[in-house]
Amino acid sequence: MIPTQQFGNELKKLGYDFYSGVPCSFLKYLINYAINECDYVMAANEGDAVAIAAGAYLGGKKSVVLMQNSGLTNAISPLTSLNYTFQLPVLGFVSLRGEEGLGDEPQHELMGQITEKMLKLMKVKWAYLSDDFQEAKKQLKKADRYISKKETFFFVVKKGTLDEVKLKEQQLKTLQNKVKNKTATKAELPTRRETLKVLTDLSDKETILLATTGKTGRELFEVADKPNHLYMVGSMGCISSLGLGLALSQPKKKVVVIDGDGSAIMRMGSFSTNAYYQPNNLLHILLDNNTHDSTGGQATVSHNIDFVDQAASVCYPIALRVGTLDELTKAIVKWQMNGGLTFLYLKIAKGSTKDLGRPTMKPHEVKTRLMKFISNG
Ligand SMILES: Cc1ncc(C[n+]2csc(CCOP(=O)(O)OP(=O)(O)O)c2C)c(N)n1
Repeated sequence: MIPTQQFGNELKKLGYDFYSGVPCSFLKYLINYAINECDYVMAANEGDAVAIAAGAYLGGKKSVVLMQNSGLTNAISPLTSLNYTFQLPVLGFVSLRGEEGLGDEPQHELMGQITEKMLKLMKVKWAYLSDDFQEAKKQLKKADRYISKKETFFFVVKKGTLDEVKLKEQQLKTLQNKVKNKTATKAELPTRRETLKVLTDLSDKETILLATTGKTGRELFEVADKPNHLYMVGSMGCISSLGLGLALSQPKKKVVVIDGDGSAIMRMGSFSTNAYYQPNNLLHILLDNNTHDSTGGQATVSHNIDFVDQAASVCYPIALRVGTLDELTKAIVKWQMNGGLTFLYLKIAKGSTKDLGRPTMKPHEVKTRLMKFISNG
């Protein structure tokens, strides 16, 4: 067995002190260590955890994700289209429930057989974590070398590998929504492009704009391509988790996340995580066109959702619906002055400009430019 406390300290020595994950009993002692000794973000699902950890990496942290192998399936989208695509490495620990001969529960049987294959298919480098501490330390150094080459590395952890670390009492915050306000839309709906123009005009030296998958990022690139921008190209629904990890690891920067209704609906659990950790420097803007505009304008069910109520109910301190670009501007300026995790909702027109292009920079180039912007600031 590995002495988990010392193993965690070794991780810390290598610089890994930011964790996100969803618990698994095989990993519980490492999770306990992370909760006791490091920054640990309890994610709503394993995909969000990967995106949060990727955001922390963007902000200069070495980050770790912890998950059960059943949750590896939840993480496929960001692992394959965020971490791989943008070269955002994270160090992963995934349990091996359902190992052959273990007599585990039926729901783990198939995943136990395909965990290694799935990692391999996703081109994630991996190894079984040794239960010998000296060997495990060597493995960590090797994994760290992959991370420094910008490649994600996962340890597969078998039952009984980690020895006990007691969980210290967790001090849970009790939160409240303080401001909830909904202004009805007064004028014609603004287009997404007009709205993005407002956002780029307002962004200053400390601001980072992260745009969700599809036409939002594509239009932002056309409106203005700047070093403080990131255009998400895959991992739909992960933008606010990426923003959360970044905002937590770069408290002096102002992180603005531009979400879409389809994207937000895909990973609504992330709202509760954002609200719980509520970084002062995160602004979550939802542009609702009631469609999956990027894929042909198919309807979403957003007309039945009160996103402001939803954000308020999971305790975003400030949740506002703005009705015009003027109101949007005022709300952003207020946030820039006062901070505080804020959710802003705006209805926008369907559709986009004809012949909309795509970012001409590769995703990993956009990321490298953004990381430079962050470290120069
Ligand atoms: C996991 C996943 N499923 C589906 C897609 C395809 N896809 C790309 S953008 C998009 C629509 C996004 O809708 P929304 O967030 O409302 O933004 P809009 O397109 O309206 O700007 C879809 C379905 C994807 N990239 N990833």
